[in-house]
Amino acid sequence: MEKKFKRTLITTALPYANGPVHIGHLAGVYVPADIYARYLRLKGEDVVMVGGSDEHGVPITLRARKEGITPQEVVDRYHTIIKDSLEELGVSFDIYSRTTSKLHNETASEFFRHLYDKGEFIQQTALQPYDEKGGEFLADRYVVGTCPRCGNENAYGDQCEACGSSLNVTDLINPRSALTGEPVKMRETTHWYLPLDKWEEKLRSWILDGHKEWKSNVYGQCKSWLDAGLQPRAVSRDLSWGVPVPVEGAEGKVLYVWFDAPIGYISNTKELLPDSWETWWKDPETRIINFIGKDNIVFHCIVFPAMLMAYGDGFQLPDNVPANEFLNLEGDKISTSRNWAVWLHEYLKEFPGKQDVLRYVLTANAPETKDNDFTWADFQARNNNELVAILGNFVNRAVVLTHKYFGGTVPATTAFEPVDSAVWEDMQKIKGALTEALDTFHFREALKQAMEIARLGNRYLQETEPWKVAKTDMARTATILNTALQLCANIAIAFEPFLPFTCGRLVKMLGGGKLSWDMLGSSDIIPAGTGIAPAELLFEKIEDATVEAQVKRLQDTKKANEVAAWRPEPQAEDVDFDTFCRSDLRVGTVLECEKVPKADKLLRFLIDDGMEKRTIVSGIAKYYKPEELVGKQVCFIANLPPRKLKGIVSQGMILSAENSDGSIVLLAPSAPVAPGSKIG
Ligand code: B3M
Ligand code: ZN
Repeated sequence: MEKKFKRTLITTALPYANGPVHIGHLAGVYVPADIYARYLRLKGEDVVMVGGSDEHGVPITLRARKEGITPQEVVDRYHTIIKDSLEELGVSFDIYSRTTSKLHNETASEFFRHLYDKGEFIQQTALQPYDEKGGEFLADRYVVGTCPRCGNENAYGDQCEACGSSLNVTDLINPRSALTGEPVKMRETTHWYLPLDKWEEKLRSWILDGHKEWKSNVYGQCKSWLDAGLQPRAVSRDLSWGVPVPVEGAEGKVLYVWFDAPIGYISNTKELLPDSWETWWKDPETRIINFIGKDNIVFHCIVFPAMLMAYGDGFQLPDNVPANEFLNLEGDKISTSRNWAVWLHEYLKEFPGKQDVLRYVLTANAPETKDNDFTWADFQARNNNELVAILGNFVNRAVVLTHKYFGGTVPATTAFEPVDSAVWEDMQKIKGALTEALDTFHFREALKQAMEIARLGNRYLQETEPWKVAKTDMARTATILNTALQLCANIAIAFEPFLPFTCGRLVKMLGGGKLSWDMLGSSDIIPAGTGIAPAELLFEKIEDATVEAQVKRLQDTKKANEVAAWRPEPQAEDVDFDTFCRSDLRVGTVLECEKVPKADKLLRFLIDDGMEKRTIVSGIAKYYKPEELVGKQVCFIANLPPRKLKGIVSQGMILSAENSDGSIVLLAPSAPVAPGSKIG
């Protein structure tokens, strides 16, 4: 890191308190932010990490209406779940607060008022959807209507969930209020706008010239916003839930959630450090880093910086905004409304003591420059093949051998041989690459480098074979095991940002002692003579059944979603009456029915069709037991040309209906009829 900074303020995107957090939030924001904070603390730097829940905005009121409770009840519930689960995952916030706090309300209100008094806003009147029956303006999400693209009758004013198009309220056909069902009227309303265009040139030179080192996904998104030209943005809304606009005549209006939420970073710092918070925001020697997901880039790189510039008074802009892309789950976009997610609080309950496994997998697979996929198979493989087989295995061997040959006391090195020196040369290279990766927010690469230490350790033991040397040369064995234990201590340092729980246990196993980043690469971290604890397994294998149960649950979710989203197929093209009449549809009685050998879907029917007996093969074996059907009546097409299926000639087709879940139901007359009766 460059010298000019004295301290680092780390902020993490404030999750909406309208639901718990899931692996997408973790991989995008909280795990990388925590890795970085822990790394800087291990280097002895002055660091503060602030976070909190975003408790305003339409997502909260929507959830409250859906559940029939108040917005306050919604945020109280989810704030607690989010806060507790992040803490249990080891995310080391210095403060995790909330935007409904009194201090935040005052801070956000004062911020608005300051800009208002300075004349930084423009006031503009625009048409907004209004519900006359309910007597209120409607947020885009509260307007529903028919999607102009796909015809879904329940598309929202900002998006159609059926076809994924993003929409404007005015795009909807027959827009109506989601609250009362009344047709929506457009009505004039006045709001305050921040003229982003006024700050465009400054933003352009600050980002495009001054921050070429930003991640390409972030820099690229900023560039396309700036190239398209910035427009004034409304910073107030006609809503009842939020921070009231602190201006006379603004009754019924609140600050737009994206205006107050980033100010939450300031209020949280203030709450934590009431006397020195200004140093963390206004001293040019403070470095501010915003960890966020990709959908928040414009607010953190364009809108909030414009707000800070408009405020003036020494507020510093972020030094970096290392936004991540999205994490998908088993090939599909994570979705709260479709329950397509791995929820952190559930994971913690179902995988107790395995916080580090999740941290490891989410980092190894982090969506740093492109979207990435979380799968349970990968979770299991990384645990079993990497954490257990490489990292856990190396530490276990070093500790067990020390107990076996030296009674659990760290032996002294006598003399280094070339193979030992080579280890420390490699270790220097790893340290360089690891530090470089952490400094540039490449946490996947950093984790890979840390893992190199364990691989190096395993190779070293394989090459030096202390279990053989011990038969003849205890002095040499002592050097080998000392080297192996020093590598374990290096592991405890290098992995601390990533796997804090494991490293805590490892440090205890190695006899305690305070570790710091400077010690990384050193061959004498643990003094000879230190007593070490008996080996304890750092990781355990995850069995197939465990991950299969998780996959099964996701499959069940998918099935339930498909049923909920099912719509009948559109009607087929017309056929003329004569063509239709040529189809010979009849009722028959089942005389025999049995499974077709070696075909799990097929049943063979023998049907009394009133004239003779005919054989028909039908693909419904998954849904009916053959013996249940004997004696029943079925409908069939009689005049199809015969077809051979699994060697059986099928003379016709039995009629059935396919249900929304894909299951098949046979058609039958509502009362018995003579076999051979025509349908028409
Ligand atoms: N709550 C949006 C989100 O959760 C928003 C972030 C605020 S950060 C100041 O994606
Ligand atoms: Zn649509």
